[in-house]
Amino acid sequence: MADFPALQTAVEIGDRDTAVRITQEGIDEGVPPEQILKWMTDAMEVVGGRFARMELFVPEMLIAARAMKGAVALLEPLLVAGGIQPDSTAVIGTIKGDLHDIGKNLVAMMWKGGNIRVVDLGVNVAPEKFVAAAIEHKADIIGISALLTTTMGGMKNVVELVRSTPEIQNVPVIVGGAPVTPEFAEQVGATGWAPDAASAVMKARELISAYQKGAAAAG
Ligand code: B12
Repeated sequence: MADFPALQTAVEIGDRDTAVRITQEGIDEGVPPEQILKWMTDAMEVVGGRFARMELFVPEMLIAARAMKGAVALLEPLLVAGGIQPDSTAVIGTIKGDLHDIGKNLVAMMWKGGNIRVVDLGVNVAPEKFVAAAIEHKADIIGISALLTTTMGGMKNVVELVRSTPEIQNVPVIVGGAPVTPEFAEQVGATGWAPDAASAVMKARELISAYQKGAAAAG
């Protein structure tokens, strides 16, 4: 049986090969990808705690992230397998000044699995870029990720720019990331918030459906 506690340790210490091997074992044994993923997100919590206590530093955080990304790549086809034609489009990115992308990538994967076409703008995305992409791709939802308390305020700039751009002013904006709370989401004027990638699918589908009905009613 795949040794998942060892998977968590491997991500914590940045042992990519072991993380990839155990993940593959879990997949071969038919363990649900969400369950495998949980061991890795728990590892990131541990790494974050150690960083906060100055027991490790940025390079160690970076190799832990690489180990997780390597293992997540194996899970991606399983998480993305929706099989039905997408019925809506999402634009997603990490806010300007912020380089964290693991959580954003997971949300993008789960959305694809939920029949949403995803245009991923990457990290360090300026408000103007969110808006330009939403217009170009006729987005039904815009997703913004932030992991730093110093960058999360930038979400307000995106929401304000979206609301003042006629072509996309009613497009829902969903926000998330470890420091982002429902209260904060409301404060910046976002349409929605979700705590993790699985609930981000349900929330996005709900917001997209309301938006598409509104757009159809408006003709
Ligand atoms: C890995 C990591 C890094 C890596 C990132 C690599 C990468 N490619 O992403 C590197 C080494 C680059 C890094 C750099 C830094 N980091 Co860092 N990092 C982390 C760490 C350990 C894990 C983050 C992570 O991947 N978590 C796992 C994912 C799955 O969780 P998640 O991102 O929260 O996403 C989930 C939900 O939040 C949600 N979600 C996420 N996005 C979205 C979007 C939408 C629309 C929705 C609906 C939901 C949603 O769904 C996701 C999946 O379930 C965290 C600690 C932590 N506990 O978060 C610190 C942490 C975020 N980093 C921190 C810091 C301070 C930094 C640096 C400033 C360090 C430095 N001195 O240079 C730099 C900043 C660089 C920058 N400009 O962005 C602090 C932030 C503190 C704060 N108050 O802001 C943290 C909290 C560590 C700590 N405890 O102090 N970091």
